[in-house]
Amino acid sequence: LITLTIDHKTVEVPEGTTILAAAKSVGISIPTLCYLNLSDFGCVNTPSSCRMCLVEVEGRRNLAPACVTPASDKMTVSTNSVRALKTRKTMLELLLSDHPKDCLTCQKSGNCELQSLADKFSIRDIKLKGEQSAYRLDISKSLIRDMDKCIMCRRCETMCNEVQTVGVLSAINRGFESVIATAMEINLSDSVCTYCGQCAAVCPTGALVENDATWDVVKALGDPEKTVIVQTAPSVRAALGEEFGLEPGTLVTGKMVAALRGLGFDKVFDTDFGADLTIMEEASEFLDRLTRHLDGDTSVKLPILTSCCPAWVNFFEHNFSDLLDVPSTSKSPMQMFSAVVKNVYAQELGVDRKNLVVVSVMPCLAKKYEASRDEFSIGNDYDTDIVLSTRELAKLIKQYNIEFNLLKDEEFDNPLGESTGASIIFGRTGGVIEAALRTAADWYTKEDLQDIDYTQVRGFEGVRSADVKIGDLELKIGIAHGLGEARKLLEEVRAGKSAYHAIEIMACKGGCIGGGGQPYHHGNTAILKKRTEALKTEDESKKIRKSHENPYIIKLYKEYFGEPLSHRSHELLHTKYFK
Ligand code: HC0
Ligand code: SF4
Repeated sequence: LITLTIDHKTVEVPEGTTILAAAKSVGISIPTLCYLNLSDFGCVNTPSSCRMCLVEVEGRRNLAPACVTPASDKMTVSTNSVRALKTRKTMLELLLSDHPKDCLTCQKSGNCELQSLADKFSIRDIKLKGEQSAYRLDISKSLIRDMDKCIMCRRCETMCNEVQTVGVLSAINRGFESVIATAMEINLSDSVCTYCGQCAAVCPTGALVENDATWDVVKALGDPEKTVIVQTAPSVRAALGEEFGLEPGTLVTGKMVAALRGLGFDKVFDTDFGADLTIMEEASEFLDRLTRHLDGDTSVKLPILTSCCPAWVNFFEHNFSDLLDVPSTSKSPMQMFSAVVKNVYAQELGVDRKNLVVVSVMPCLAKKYEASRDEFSIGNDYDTDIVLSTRELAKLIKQYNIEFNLLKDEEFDNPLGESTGASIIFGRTGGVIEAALRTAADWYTKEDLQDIDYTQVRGFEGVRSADVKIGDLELKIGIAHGLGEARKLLEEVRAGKSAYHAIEIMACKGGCIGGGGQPYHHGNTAILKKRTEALKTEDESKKIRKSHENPYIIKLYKEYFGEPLSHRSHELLHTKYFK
């Protein structure tokens, strides 16, 4: 250990600790802007370009950036000398001099780190006047990129290149001209962007934000011709409360349902119903491939890959197009749900599909793109009409004057609101495969197994391997979260060296609970773990915890689909992938 003094406090830290971390350990928060600690994801972003963390180190002529300067024994640091404060303020003014002044209408207003620093430093006038950058807006289904608001912190670049290994965003040019761009400055929609939204999740300003669809929902809700149905993804209930000041990990399922009813949706349903349906098809596909493989059919591809994460689908379509027959063909729960609503439930309701609007609330920005894929529409009539992120839903609830924290719990509507514990854990890494195992194990052994907690697939390591025994079968299951981790498992499959029977992949760290549309968590895995715990609580509280025991799923198969993998299932519940 080394001992130093920071703002007259004695600090003891291990050698190699930065001044920033040493200060934090004694409750001194030095401001930062470009710095982002993603160490749980395998990297730390420290370009030390914003100069917000400059501190005074006794005996040194120049101020030192605390984020990259190691603390040393007997060092004396002042984080709040007049020179340090003044320099920080000047750096902020420099950043602001080339930043649009549209805070009032900026989507990031209220969540912008630059805005809150400007406030903290009482900047009331930007004296520096100079040239302003003027880039064109890049609008895609999922994201809006406004490089006029970029402060070159390079957090998005680190996220996209190092964590996700997609490599769409990189700094180009020098000096005033420098900016984060795609290769050849093409639009994101023409690039290999997966729309995982993790760049937007870490952007400190309004440079990268979701394509906000709240007004589309307002208009649909106000249209008397339309029957408007909402479905909510499993992980939204574990994070939405944070937008209303509740502790991370607070389950708000009942309040969320009440709020959605308050907004005026005609039916408040659950994507979890779709997740149970996905398991029916995916577990059947898995057992089908597995038994054929065991019977010596060499044309069968194993491992099977889960395919419900749309950013992951984009990633393998772009990077592993030679493996398009490996993933499960089951649609995602969101798309299965919408297909059932528009094609089966609509008839039950006696509403023409043109007058049905399906809104889905998702933790994910890639879901906005997924909903717009041609194969999920009949002409211009999409199965999923509008996708809102968790953050957008919170905005809508506030717009409608609903006092969220005072709401009494309400229940989902039925039949498409009924779900099992298996579907709830879809929202965290390892959950889809655990849900599939619960069903596959019962079907394979033809028993009603009671031991359904496959704890070996749980956890937070980026790549996990689990041995699972069902009946006489010894299965090897792989799990990856984060696209960089997924790439490793995929390379093994491509090389024919994968030892797995099944692999679950989620593009975002933690799975959907860490999606790009969730309340900002700034790479803080403690928050992600609390959201995971919330889903565990809900799973364990459910009377039915296996998808194939959902009574409405049983009814739907009896009355409409017949069997999993039937002709009708293939028509409505399965999809194709494209190069
Ligand atoms: Fe997910 Fe889903 S679990 S992708 O993470 O599979 O977004 O929460 O809604 O569709 O159910 C997201 C979350 C979903 C889907 C489900 C899956
Ligand atoms: Fe990269 Fe994901 Fe952002 Fe696309 S959405 S630029 S893949 S981080």
